[in-house]
Amino acid sequence: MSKFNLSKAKFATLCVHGSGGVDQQTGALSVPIYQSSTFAFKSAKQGAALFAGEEDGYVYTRLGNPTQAALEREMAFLEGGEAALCFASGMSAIAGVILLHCRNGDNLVSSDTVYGGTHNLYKETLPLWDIQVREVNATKLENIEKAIDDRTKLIFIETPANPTLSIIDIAGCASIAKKHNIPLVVDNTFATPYLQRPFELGADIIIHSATKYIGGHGDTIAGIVVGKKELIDNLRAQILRDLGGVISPLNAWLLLRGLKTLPVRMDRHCTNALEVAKYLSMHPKINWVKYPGLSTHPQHELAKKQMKNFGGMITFEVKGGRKAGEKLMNSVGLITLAVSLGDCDSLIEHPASMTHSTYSAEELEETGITEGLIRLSVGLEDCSDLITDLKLALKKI
Ligand code: 4LM
Repeated sequence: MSKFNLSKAKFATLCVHGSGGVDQQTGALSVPIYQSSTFAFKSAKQGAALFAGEEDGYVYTRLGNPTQAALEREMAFLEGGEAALCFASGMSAIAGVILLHCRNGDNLVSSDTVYGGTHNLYKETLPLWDIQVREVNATKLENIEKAIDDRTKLIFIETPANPTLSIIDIAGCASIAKKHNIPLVVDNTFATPYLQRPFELGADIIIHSATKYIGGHGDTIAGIVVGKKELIDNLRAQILRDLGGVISPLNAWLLLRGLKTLPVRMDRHCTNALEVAKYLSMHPKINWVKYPGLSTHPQHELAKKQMKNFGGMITFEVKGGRKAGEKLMNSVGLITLAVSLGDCDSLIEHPASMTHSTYSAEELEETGITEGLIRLSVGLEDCSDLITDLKLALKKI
């Protein structure tokens, strides 16, 4: 056996070799898919002990499953957290964390530019439980502080933000959260643990729509929460057990596979996105381009400080606004007109009428999700092909 000390290994090595290693019983290098809903008890006594929590073991896949457990170990390890819990989707992870912390009459303070589904949960669903969400422009930290009162149970930020790519100061939010003794939740979907380390900046809880870069291949819907063991135990007992938004073993396995190539994919997403952003910025038919890696991005310095690299997402506006943008989206051939992001395939969409159509006209204006804003998830294709596709589509406008 090599004396190599995995705890000293770099992130890419950890992604490949993971926290578990080879299966001791079978030697399997890839974690098996335990596609089983239930697990046999050795005796009635053992079944009762498992139910009573007096013995550790698997009972029923809604409560835990070895493939899910492997993914949870991996994600906790890679984010640098104590424990993790998988969910059926990013939305079930977000809703689960909020419902664990908030009761009727409570509130949470959130950045105002978040995924449109999260905004809908805030605006339409949580108020039915009398949970209010105060959405503020979190690029100005004083707005967060002003919105906090004695019923605030969480601070929630998404950075880089979907779809504006605004960058929020995680360490700044963490110091406000600590001062008020409120947990800070970071939706780390756009950055992934490879590019951004929220726990090292003081965050308490990390959430992922693992559907995106963690899976990376556009074939899985899943969510993950990482945090202290006590939080994860409570989430499992109160939210997953009773609300049931559990990940399937197959999807957990697809994410484990995705994690192995996360750094390689992210490096390519980042270099492709920077090239495409530069190309679009120089194009005479483009009004503006927003990419955290461009010096023209208003929080470029903050992005440099808290991110290792700038990710695969770009937003831009074509001269001629929404109409011209629609023409572009209808004219691309290689890039696919679809929502979601973080896939191998490049995806293009119009947030105001698609992912963020849950925002009212006023909310779109306030948050800078303009009518003409186009979102591009830059994939893993050869960058010159992506640029050719955009060049040909722009010619049609
Ligand atoms: C989209 N996004 O933008 P599930 N957090 C972030 C997200 O972007 C999303 C979710 C949570 C998109 C979906 C159609 C930052 C989703 C929600 O879709 O429930 O896994 O994650 O295109």
